[in-house]
Amino acid sequence: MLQYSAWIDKVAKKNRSKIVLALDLTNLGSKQLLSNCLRILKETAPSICAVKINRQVVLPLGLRNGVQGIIKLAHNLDLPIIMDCKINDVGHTNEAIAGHYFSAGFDAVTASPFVGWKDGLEPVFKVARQQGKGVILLVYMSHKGAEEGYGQNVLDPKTGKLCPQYMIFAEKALEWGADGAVVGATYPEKISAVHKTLGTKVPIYSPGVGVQGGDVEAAIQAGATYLIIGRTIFKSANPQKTSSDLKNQINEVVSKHQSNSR
Ligand code: BMP
Repeated sequence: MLQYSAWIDKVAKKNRSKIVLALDLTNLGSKQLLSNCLRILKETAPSICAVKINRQVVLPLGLRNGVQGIIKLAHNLDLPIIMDCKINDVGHTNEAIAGHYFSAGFDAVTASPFVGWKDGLEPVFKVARQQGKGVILLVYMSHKGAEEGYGQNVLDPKTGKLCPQYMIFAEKALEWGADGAVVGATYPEKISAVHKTLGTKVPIYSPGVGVQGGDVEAAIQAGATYLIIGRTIFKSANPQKTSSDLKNQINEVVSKHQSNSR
């Protein structure tokens, strides 16, 4: 089996898509929740390169129950599936959490770099590496309050100079060999800054286009590799068409950007 990063890259090329579908359905009974998740995933599969769920789906469906149906369908459709659990505790519980999600079939997890490496995320990276799974780090979140943590100026322990917290996290994404760095599409200038540090070594996953106000073109031009998109697709009247239209829109922006930079 391919390692996570190679797999999403392969599917992105095959489906000509940079969309990671965020399947964040809410306010439904378990049966309806599962059947809607499966239907939307099937309908959008040709237009996405991966799918992501978070605890709002795992809690009502159960990791070893309904969630198994979503994981199996994703894999049958040749799509990697990300558990957006934002791991954020001390090492031994982080390791156990990642282990549960990986053994349940998830291909990657998200994690918060605020907990640091030693006795923080090191065990998560270790278990992921042993199993060919991915770890995606939060570098600058998409919501307004992100500036209170990710946006603080802090003393960089390496240089002794003031530096934005998110730029230190971008360095850590490189140093730790992360499989992705999350930077909100609502802050294209932050995507650009992080992209300058990461280059092509760590892909940028950017949530926040559409409902949160981020713009597809600005995020792609700034250097986003993948766009994480939820409500714009699954709340639309026709998720199949919306995902296909978004995929085409993104591809047009990519072509325009490539020809401008030639
Ligand atoms: P939407 O397109 O509906 O706004 O969904 C965005 C998705 O990305 C959600 O699943 C959310 O959990 C996730 N996300 C985010 O919006 N901002 C972040 O900074 C990090 C995220 O994981």
